[in-house]
Amino acid sequence: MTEKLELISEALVKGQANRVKTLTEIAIENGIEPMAILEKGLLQGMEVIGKKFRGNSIFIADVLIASRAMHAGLNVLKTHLSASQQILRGRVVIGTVAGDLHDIGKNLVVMMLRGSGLDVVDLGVDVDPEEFAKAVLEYQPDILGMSVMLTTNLYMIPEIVNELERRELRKRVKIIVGGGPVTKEFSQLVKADGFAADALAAVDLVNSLLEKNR
Ligand code: B12
Repeated sequence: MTEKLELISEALVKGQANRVKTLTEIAIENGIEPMAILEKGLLQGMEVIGKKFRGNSIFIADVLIASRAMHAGLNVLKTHLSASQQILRGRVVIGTVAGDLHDIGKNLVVMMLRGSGLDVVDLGVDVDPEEFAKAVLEYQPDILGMSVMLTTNLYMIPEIVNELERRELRKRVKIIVGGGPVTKEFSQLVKADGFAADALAAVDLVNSLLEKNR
């Protein structure tokens, strides 16, 4: 079993989406538990990718290619994991704040979070405080992420936090923020629970917040 999972992990690190898909199917056919394939195969591979990226030995494009391979494996697993197992690692709702149409960075964050086995609801761009609040009610996420690229729209973040407080939803979620003009200091000012400067740091941040929640 370990060998089969190692093969999946290796193929993922090489960004071989088709191979990851086939190996995942074979592992399922061989009766290996879907959660074991996720944790010891796919996530193991993403961990290697994360380490390599931080060590500057690969580029963001390589991370995205590996992430695509991760998706290929996850798609196979989806039908075999129960609904509760699928959101076992946590759910994140994320969007770009009202008035802001930038979504390249946010999409990278979404891709990486999904790639690390999290359930992500992407609200898209130009999301106003009311929509964020409604999404917290509807999807009951563990974490709410806000992305902003325009300095002129930074004020939307405290507005969203206020809207959540007004509806008594603030304590239900951890808030994370990111985007060009966002800094750690700003995140502390608006009483967010965390800030990340890039997509990989966002994965670490979400994992550590989920860990604290347990
Ligand atoms: C591409 C781009 C556009 C595209 C957007 C396409 C799209 N679909 O996103 C278009 C052409 C539409 C555009 C329009 C405008 N843009 Co523009 N745009 C950019 C540009 C060149 C790149 C942004 C980008 O994608 N970066 C790459 C990504 C990967 O990086 P990132 O967004 O920072 O995301 C990473 C992190 O921040 C973090 N992150 C991001 N979100 C989140 C969320 C969470 C929760 C977490 C934890 C982490 C996280 O992780 C990401 C991945 O690693 C920047 C310049 C720049 N160099 O940044 C200007 C820039 C952002 N734009 C700018 C401006 C002014 C505009 C316009 C107002 C221009 C105009 N006069 O029309 C309009 C605004 C439109 C609107 N209402 O939003 C300014 C903003 C200045 C400011 N500080 O306010 C910039 C900085 C250019 C400049 N130097 O003047 N833009």
